[in-house]
Amino acid sequence: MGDTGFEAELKQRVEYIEGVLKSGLPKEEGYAKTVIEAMNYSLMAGGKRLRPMMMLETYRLFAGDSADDAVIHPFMTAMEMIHTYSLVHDDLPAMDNDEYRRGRKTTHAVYGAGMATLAGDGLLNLAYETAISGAALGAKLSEYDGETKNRYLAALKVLSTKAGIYGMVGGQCADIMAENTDITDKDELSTLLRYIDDNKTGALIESSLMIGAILGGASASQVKAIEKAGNNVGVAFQIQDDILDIVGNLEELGKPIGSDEKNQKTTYVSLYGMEAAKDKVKELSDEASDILKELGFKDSFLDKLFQYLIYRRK
Ligand code: GRG
Repeated sequence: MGDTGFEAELKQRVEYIEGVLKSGLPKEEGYAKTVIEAMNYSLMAGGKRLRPMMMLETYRLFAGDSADDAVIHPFMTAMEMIHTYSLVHDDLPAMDNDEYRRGRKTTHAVYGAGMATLAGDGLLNLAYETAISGAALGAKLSEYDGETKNRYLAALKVLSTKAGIYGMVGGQCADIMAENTDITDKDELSTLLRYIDDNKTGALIESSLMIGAILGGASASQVKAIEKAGNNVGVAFQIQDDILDIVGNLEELGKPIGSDEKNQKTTYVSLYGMEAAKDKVKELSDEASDILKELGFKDSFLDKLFQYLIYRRK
């Protein structure tokens, strides 16, 4: 923190990503106008854009001089659409029932629960349409050096798998079930919590890094290494989210705190305490930085971003 050079670079990247996202927005017209408005309202509400940012940076690191950002743009947009759909659905009355997100009213608070559900569905489908629309660019990529022959298809598979039942949706399922769990054994609770954090939050961060690596020309073993770095950052990110739900504030977070207590959620903080949680965020993030170092990417913007996130306030 306090590194204004880094913060200026961060701001410039967010603006770049906003431009990419805007160019992919569906037109608000026709009989489906209302759902499209709700989708665009949610997508352009001003999130941190961390997942497309991590994807872009990883792509640039692996692609090096041969980087052509246009290759990664459709996947960046797809990732932010999937992330946004998950937030829209997570905020619904049937889930966390939250009224504020990204500093403004949640989608269901503005458009109603039915339209917000549809907006999430619309974003998820449009995400895949957008990623697939990059096929022409994908065809230009060299062959994947691992067991999969086509880098573009390998990236699509990661995108869809990590967002689904073997990723984010699986984690969200376990999270909901954990609200009424009768498990009291601390080790068992800890295993369950790690599954939730790995999947609910870790999966999309892992896939953002993996897609960047795959399209950038990484080998199968490099993709595995970057997946582990993504897992560390994802779990650290969730623990920090749990910390901020207690010590953060509405102005910085753009949403009220105390949601975990309200929903009686088990978190790393409730299991191990605040200090242990802060230590864990640092330990996991440092391990992710070590992986980048081993890959030859020490002091990259991505590395600085991992370190910056340890002390994030929003
Ligand atoms: C299928 C009905 C249905 C719902 C799916 C999968 C799911 C709903 C929700 C899980 C997603 C979730 C809320 C994960 C928590 C991860 C997290 C900390 C999200 C916040 O990410 P930030 O801080 O958000 O990057 P911004 O707003 O900055 O983009």
